[in-house]
Amino acid sequence: MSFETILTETHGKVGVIRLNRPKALNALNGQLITEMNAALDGFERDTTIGAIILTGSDKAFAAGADIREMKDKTTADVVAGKFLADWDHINGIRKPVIAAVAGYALGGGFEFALACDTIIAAENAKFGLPEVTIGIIPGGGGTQRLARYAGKAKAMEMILTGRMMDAGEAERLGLVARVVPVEKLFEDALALAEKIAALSHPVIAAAKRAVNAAFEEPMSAGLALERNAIYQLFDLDDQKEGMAAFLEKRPPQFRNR
Ligand code: DAK
Repeated sequence: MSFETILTETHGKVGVIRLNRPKALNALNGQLITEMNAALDGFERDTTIGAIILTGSDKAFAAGADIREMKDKTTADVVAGKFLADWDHINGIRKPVIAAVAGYALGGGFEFALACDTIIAAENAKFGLPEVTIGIIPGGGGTQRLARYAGKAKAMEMILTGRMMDAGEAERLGLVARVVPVEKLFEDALALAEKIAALSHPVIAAAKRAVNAAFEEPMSAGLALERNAIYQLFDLDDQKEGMAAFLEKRPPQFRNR
């Protein structure tokens, strides 16, 4: 499949989606979302792929939803057209998605990064939800995710002012897993993705689902989901292989079943 607003590639077991509207700082228009979702689905279906990287350029991960595309819309337009409803698609991807963020991750760009399973940030990364400064509020999950991940005081301060935070602040808050020099961003994200993709894919999918449940379910439901998931894994060949390999002091050969 050929795309106009994104670039895709594979590195062994890792699928890479690079947002690619450089003239608009990777602003997220309808076409980009459609193409990104198609690429995510392609990697999800590809049984050789074990992890996905979502990234942008050195200057911008994405500067938000495309303001040109939104400017003249009315409430009737956005309701009838289910405007940007397909932004939620990323939430249903079972494989781990790693955001590798350099430069601006603003508005919907930050929201997409927060919807990924983890974020590696370059030293020049800038995160923010500036929607109030253009007359709207975050609509791609920002109010909910930032409040849950960074706490109410920080979320309110960020969202009510629209200010940006740098990579160091994001790391201190636990919003990003690691901060690296810009020129090492892709290499480091790829190393992380390769490490994950080398493990058993169904085991990794279960781990991702269980961690995400911590942000979506009450504690009792999350604990029940975790218990059910670990019980299910004992029927996998990969569980037998992983434990046998440990006891036989050799590397495991996972077969993703
Ligand atoms: N949309 C469209 N074009 C954009 C853009 C954006 N978000 N951000 C930048 N651009 C374009 C600029 O218009 C400019 O284009 P030309 O004038 O050259 O044609 C080009 O990119 C370069 O931008 P600047 O000249 O402004 O570059 P600077 O380095 O001076 O500034 C900046 C960089 C990132 C600080 C600045 O561009 C900026 O503030 N951009 C806007 C950031 C912003 O407000 N983002 C939030 C957008 S609202 C929803 C889900 C999600 C959303 C809504 C609903 N649903 C599911 C319902 C999300 C909403 C948003 O994200």
